[in-house]
Amino acid sequence: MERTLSIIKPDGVARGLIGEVIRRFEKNGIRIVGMKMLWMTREQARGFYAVHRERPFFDSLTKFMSSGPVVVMVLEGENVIEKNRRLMGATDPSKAAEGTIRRDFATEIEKNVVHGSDAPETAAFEIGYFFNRFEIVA
Ligand code: 3AN
Repeated sequence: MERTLSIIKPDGVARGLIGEVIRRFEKNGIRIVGMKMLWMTREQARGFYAVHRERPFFDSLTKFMSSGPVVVMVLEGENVIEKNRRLMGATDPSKAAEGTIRRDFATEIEKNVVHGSDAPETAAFEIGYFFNRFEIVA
C-alpha cells in the first residue's frame, strides 16, 4: 500500500471540479484517507514548491497556488503515486492523454487543475506538509 498527496488547485476549485476529480479517484479504486480545504499563504506555497525555487515559473506558480482555496487529499492504494499521475495526465494539458483530468479540463501548463506527488520521497514530504497523523484515517 502506498500513499500520495493530491491537490485540487485554485482553478479546479473555482471551476467547480472538486466532485469530478474525486469521482475519478473513487471510480478507479483509489481510497481517500485524508481531506481538507485550505487557502495557502504565499509563504506556504513557496514552502510547498521549494524544490522548484530556481525554476523560471516559481513566482507565478506560488502566486497562483495562493490565489484561492485548494482541496488537499491523501490518497491510498496499490501503486497510487503512478496511478494518480496517470489519471492526471501530463503537466502540459495539450500533451496529456485522452481521458485524463488535465486533458479534459485544463487549458494551460500552470493552471492545470491538479497536483500529484511524483515519487515516494516527495509524497512523504508533501503529506507531512499538510496533514498530521490524526488527520489521516488508518
Ligand atoms: P507536475 O505537476 O506535472 O508534476 P512539475 O512538478 O514539473 O509538474 O511542475 C509543478 C507545477 O509547476 C505544475 N503542476 C505546473 O502548475 C507548474 N509548471 C510546470 N512547468 C511549467 C511551465 N513550463 N510553465 C509554467 N508553469 C509550469
